Amino acid sequence: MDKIKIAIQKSGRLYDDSVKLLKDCGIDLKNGVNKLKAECDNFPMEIYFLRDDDIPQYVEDAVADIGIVGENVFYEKKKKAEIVEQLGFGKCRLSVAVGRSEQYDGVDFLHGKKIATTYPVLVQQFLDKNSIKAEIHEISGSVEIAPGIGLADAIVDLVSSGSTLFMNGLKEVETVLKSQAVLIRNEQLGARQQQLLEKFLFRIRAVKKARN
Ligand code: PRT
Ligand code: ZN
Repeated sequence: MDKIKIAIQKSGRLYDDSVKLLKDCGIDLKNGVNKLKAECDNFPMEIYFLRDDDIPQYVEDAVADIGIVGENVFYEKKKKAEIVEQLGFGKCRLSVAVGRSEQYDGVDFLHGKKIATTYPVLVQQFLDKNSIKAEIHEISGSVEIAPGIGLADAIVDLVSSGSTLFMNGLKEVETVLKSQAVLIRNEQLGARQQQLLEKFLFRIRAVKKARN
């Protein structure tokens, strides 16, 4: 394979900025009919559009050589891949939130409580680090409504502006992880892919510098 294969989010919060980064790096995507894959004329790169959750696995398996995902997804999935560069977009934090009227006076509050989240691995790490024993309820979405319907005493979810928490009567009390989009790579790239990654990285760093 003469090209480097990159996996980016198919649609969602990272899509626009990922495509914009490629464009700013002078990489023009050919708008093919195929929505799973795109080629480019002016850089030996093939772009795969995937769900963000699947990207670390595809990079571990070398289906894609590199990928763009949030650090939150990368650390939750624990796949064999390496972070090569922070990209400066998709910034958010994974936070603990509780009902606004709760008397929260530190992490000990969480002892024996039920915590709803879509990030069980990161939450368990956070609890272990703080020597807290609590019950984790893994749910697949709409985490912010869990306390209101009696499913949990606290939640751990992504926050950016905080308005979702506010609208659901919750307050942010701890940060579990600060996150942004990162470029990840397969751990055993071939010489050609390695060379193309370096070329791409050189351009990314120039773009980042120009944006600051
Ligand atoms: O379909 P696919 O699985 O690919 O997408 P997804 O629905 O899992 O992810 P998506 O598109 O919602 O988010 C992709 C990535 O964007 C996340 O993994 C984060 O790395 C990053 N990101 C940045 C965010 C946010 N900011 C964010 N605010 N992801 C989610 N949110 C949520 C937040 O949890 C809240 O529910 O957006 C809502 C609004 O946030 P507030 O705080 O501004 O109200
Ligand atoms: Zn996802």
